Amino acid sequence: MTTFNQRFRFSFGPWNISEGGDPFGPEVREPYSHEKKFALYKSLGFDGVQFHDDDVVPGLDDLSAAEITRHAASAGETLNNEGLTPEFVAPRLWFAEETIDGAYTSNRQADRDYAWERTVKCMDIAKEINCKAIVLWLAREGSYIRESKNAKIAYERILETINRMLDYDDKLEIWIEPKPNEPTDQAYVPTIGHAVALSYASSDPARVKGLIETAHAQLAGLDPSDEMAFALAHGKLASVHLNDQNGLKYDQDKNFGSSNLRGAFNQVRVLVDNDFGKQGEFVGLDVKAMRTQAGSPVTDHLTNSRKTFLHLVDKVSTYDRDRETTLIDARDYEALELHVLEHLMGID
Ligand code: 3MF
Ligand code: MG
Repeated sequence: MTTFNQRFRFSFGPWNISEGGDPFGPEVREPYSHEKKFALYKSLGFDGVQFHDDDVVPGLDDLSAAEITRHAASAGETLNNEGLTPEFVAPRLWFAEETIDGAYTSNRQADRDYAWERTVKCMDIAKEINCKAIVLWLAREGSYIRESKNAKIAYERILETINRMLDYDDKLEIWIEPKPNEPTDQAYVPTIGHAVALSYASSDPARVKGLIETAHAQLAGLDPSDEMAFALAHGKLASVHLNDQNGLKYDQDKNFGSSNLRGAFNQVRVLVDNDFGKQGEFVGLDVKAMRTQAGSPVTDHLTNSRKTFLHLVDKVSTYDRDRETTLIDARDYEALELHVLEHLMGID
């Protein structure tokens, strides 16, 4: 029986409705404008929008501060009209020429200056659209070969930037989205443990939190639900990017639960058990539509992932915890495992 739990609010970013281009082939679907995407959110069951800074203000590198404010204000109005909440804005620090070898951790001062200026623009944009958080996916803060950067200095530079951001704006939160690799060989902030350490080392730990993406944890060889539990134990799980990953390969952003349903159940369980969402946190998705999917826009990957999440909320609420306790007390983990599998298969 399905009793969809209505207490959750969902978000995704406009990049999640994509045209299907990959490193080996061109786009295969008609482009769909951001404005038209925003008009779809509510009907798909989503209330929050995840943004890159240039999703709000396209071409911002070539615009003056006044022009950026004007564009951001008009984007904010569009969101208001659609009744949508901007969940976060993330500076896109992996695209420009200045970020070829990293942004905050580039060896070149001019690149680091660019990264800071871009981060300031991103914070200004967030403020203009009434968004309370900046996400740092530190895409190129890492190395392609170990000897190319001084890792200790790189870590110091990341912390320095976080403190500078906290100083620049006394309200915005910073949510770090760890990822262990891709595009770099080795990232400097690969896990939530690294992010939480940076938080405590910062000048305002209460405003530095984490965003955990399922696939990123899996790429680090870690269990996403344990990563979430770690952040929750420190009061630092600001958001999630639910998706899935079939083993250690490129970042797949598959539909939530599609590769590892048991892993997805455990993620939903840790979120539900710890009241995630009750302080207004969004259940964020970061899922990619299959290249084979025809039509424009493609949205089934979003609605299906949301549906799977809600089905798993039901699975969590109907899971027999008394039996679990009995089996744990008896230390009969063989039986406990079967109990979970049978529940997921609907054999209760
Ligand atoms: C990369 C990601 C990104 C980030 C996004 C927001 C395309 O692996 O997951 O999504 O989530 O840039 O920081
Ligand atoms: Mg993500």
